[in-house]
Formats: sequence, C-alpha cells, structure tokens
Amino acid sequence: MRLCIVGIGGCGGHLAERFLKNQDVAILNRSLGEHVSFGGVKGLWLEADVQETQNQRFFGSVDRGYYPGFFIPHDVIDSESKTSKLIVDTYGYDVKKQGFMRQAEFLKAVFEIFRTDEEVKRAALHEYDSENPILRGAWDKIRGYTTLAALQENSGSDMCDGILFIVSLGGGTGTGFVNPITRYIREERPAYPVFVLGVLTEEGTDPQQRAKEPKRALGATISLCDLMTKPVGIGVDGIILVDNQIMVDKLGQDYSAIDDFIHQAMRPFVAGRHYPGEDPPSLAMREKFVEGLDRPPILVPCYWREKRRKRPEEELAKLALTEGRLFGCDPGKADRAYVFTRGFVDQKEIVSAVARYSEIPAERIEPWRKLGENHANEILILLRNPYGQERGCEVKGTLEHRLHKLIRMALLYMDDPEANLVMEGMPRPTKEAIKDYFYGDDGIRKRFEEALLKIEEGKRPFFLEERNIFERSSREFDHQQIHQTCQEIDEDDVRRIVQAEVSKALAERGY
Ligand SMILES: Nc1nc2c(ncn2[C@@H]2O[C@H](COP(=O)(O)OP(=O)(O)OP(=O)(O)O)[C@@H](O)[C@H]2O)c(=O)[nH]1
Ligand SMILES: [Mg+2]
Repeated sequence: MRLCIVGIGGCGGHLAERFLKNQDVAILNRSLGEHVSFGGVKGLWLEADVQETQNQRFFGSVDRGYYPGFFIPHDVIDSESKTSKLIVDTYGYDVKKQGFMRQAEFLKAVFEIFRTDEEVKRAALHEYDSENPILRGAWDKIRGYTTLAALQENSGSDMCDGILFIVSLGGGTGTGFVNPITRYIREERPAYPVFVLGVLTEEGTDPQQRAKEPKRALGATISLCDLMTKPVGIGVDGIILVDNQIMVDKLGQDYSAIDDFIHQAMRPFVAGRHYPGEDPPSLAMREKFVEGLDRPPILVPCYWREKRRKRPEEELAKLALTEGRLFGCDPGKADRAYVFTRGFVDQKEIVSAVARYSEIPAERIEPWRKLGENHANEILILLRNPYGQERGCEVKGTLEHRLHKLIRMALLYMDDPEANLVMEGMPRPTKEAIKDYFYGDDGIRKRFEEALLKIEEGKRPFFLEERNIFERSSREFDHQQIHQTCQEIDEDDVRRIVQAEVSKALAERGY
C-alpha cells in the first residue's frame, strides 16, 4: 500500500506537510537528492486561498514544477469567462471568491451546478475542454502521483495505489471540497481506493477564530453526512475521524503539536517495510474496510507508542484502546478492527490482546505488521463503526455523544436568524433551492432531527441519504412553479390568451 496524500484547505495542508516532509538531507527546504518521504508517500496540497499559499514555505506551485506542490483548483477558471459569468448571473455564486464564505454548502452548490446545468456544462466544455474544469484540473494533478498515471505513461512501480484526502471538518475549503472531488474521481475510477482523514473541529473557539463553533458544526455535519451516505463505489472507502477536541485536551491549543501527533499516529498505517507477506495493496485494504457494508464506514484510530520491550502486545493493545483513542467511541461496538503495528510484535498475541480489550471477536481483527524503529513499538488500531448503543449519546466519551452534540449545534445554528443561510441578494431560484435544502419538508433540518433520533435509539447508520441542493430541488421547483401557474390562471384567462394568439397568427397570414 502506497498512498497519495492530498491535503485540502488549512488543516489539510498543515497535515499533508507532515506526511510529505523529506527525510533526506535538505538545505533551505530543498532536497539534495531524491525527495524521500516516510512510507514513500507522495502528494500535494489543494488550497483555495492564495494568501494561505504565500504564508508558508513548504509547498511551491505545482504549475511551476515544485515538489511538494500546492494547486489552486479554481484558478483554472477565468473570472471573465462565459462559464464563470453564467454561474454568477444565474445562481449568484462567484466561483472565484476566496474562502468560499467558509460555508460547506457553497462548494456543494457550485459543483452541483457543474453536474446538472446543461448550459454551464456546454460553456465549460467549450472554454476548458471539460464540463467540470475545476475538479478536472485538481484530479489531473493528483492522478500524476498514482498508478493510474503509470498506466498511461509507464512511469514505474513507486506510484501510489490509493489516495488519502486530509481535511478538517468545520471550515469551508476542505469541508466543502472533499465530497465533490472524491465523487468526481469515483465516477472515473469506481474501484480506485480513496480514503479520508477528517479532523473534526474542536468545541468552543479555535485559536484562529475563523468562524464560531455553531457555524463550524453545521459545515462539519453537512460534510460528514454527505461522506457517510454515498453508496460504496460512489463515495469513499473509509472516513478516519480524529477529534480536535481530544487533541486539544491532550496537547493544548497548539495545532503544530497536534499535527505532529496525528501524523505520528498514522505512521503505522502509511509505513512501508512490511513483514513478509503482510503488505496488502490499497485495493485489498479498501475491500476489507467496506466488506459487508453498503456505505463508507467511520474508522476511529486508536494509537499507542512505547519503549521497546519484550512481549509488548498486551500493553500496546490496552493503552491504545483506552487512552489512545483519537475520537471518542466504545470499542466493543466496533464490528471490525484493523491493526497496524511497527516493531517486534507477535501476530497471534496482538490479535488476542486486541480481542481481549476491545471485546471484538478475534476473527474480526486483521493485523498487519511492519518493521519499526530501534527503540519503540507502535500500534494503530482502526475500529470500524464503533458506535450504536441505545442512549449511548448520553454517555460522555462515546462517538454518539460527540456527534449528537455536533448535530444539535448545527440545528441551533440553522434556526438562528443571524446565520443568514438564505442570503439576500441571491437570485430567486438559488434562494428557493437553498431554503428548500435547509428547511423544506425533505430538507436537512428534518433529516438531521431524524438522525438525532436514530443515534438516541442506537441505530446505525444514522444518516441515510444525501440531500442535494439543485439536483433534486430544481426539478421540484419546476414542478411547483407549473402547479402554481396552473392554479393562478383561470379558464377565462386561458380562453383570452388562446384567442389572442389565434388572432395574431391569422393576422400574420393576411386573414
Ligand atoms: N489539527 C488541526 N486542526 C486545524 C488546523 N488548522 C485548522 N484546524 C481546524 O480546522 C477548522 C477549519 O480550519 P481550516 O482547515 O483552516 O479551514 P479550511 O478548510 O481552509 O476552510 P476555509 O474556512 O475556507 O479557510 C478550524 O476551525 C480548526 O478546528 C491545523 O493545522 N491542525
Ligand atoms: Mg482556509
């Protein structure tokens, strides 16, 4: 397994930097030899805000040939282009706007327009040789690091056989981009492994105070719902969740230390140097993750590292599952566990230790061992869907508790008039569609309430279906309009209109 790491947005970029860092000797940030990253991963950073790319020194512009590089997807669109103008004029969305108003539904709406509006698609195809040039541009850059490029260009076996997207759940860019881009890739490559590492925004204020917690909660809930509800083959193959709140409690409000720790915890997953016969390709990993499921699983990482010693299995498993959870959960509720170790670890012993401390049957635990460092042993356990307890949401430290609270906060935000979700000044069809998306009979407000009930009842999954903004509501909207028009016109009106049209046609023909 060799992953292509794609960080999106601020948090995604900071974390991607950890993964892509050169382990070779480097002077002034430039490698003297080949760029060698841990686990041989490759990748890039997708960002929307030019300013952010100028505030850092690690990534250079992909377009100028730098590695590791950043790429600004919407730069492919010219603000004077017909495509851009059509979208502004018809829908009121400016795809060139930076920061995307820090709203998850902004990018959701924009990419739905590219999927559904025939005129926009035609204009884009004419101007950019692609119906969806923003996602096309991003995917073209990513594909270059994957085995899919190797197929075309014959460029060797060190290419990546899967992608790990890294985003925060709570901003605008990463939160809004992750669903459209993964879906876009999937449409072209239904079986290519695609995983997501999502860092859920912390409670209260974040140190950068980009947006208040309720707004971040709404963005995170929308994005998570859209990730969790796409059927396997259309959506991603696993959502690895990390809770920034747990990280802040452990390490303080220090993103740099948190990012170092998250990267360290994920190293057993991305590391190379496998034990013989224990090196599955990403495709095998993907199949394990989604086996028996029709929707992508949540994977909760549990990590522990300790000084090398004899018979480490017991302590590694116990501490990872208790103190080492990166997201709250009840390990006993997980239906599978995928165990990655680094160091000298016995396979049978580690499986039985994880089974003992998690209460997951041994036959549902899959171990993969890798060689480690001289002085330490490490373990990363990915617990699949470790939730589903009736009233589990009332127990602090469970996944249900955290997500129930998140969704409740999202709902409160939706009801706050100051949230201004249906923005004044937008064209009427957009306002109607957004209003319907949030507050309609089948809108997300209702669906989130239903999800809360399901969580309370211990059901899983709790989000059942993705709700689109334009793809469905435009149809409903047309239907409603026709219905309304029919109701407003009475029979006499119709007779008058027809008579007038007939007289006009007769007059034109000289009668
Ligand atoms: N662990 C960690 N979390 C971060 C970091 N930067 C931001 N966050 C969290 O992610 C949330 C969203 O911030 P960003 O990732 O910068 O947002 P974005 O994806 O760039 O989206 P925009 O709102 O468009 O800038 C913040 O509220 C924090 O909770 C980081 O470096 N590390
Ligand atoms: Mg940002």
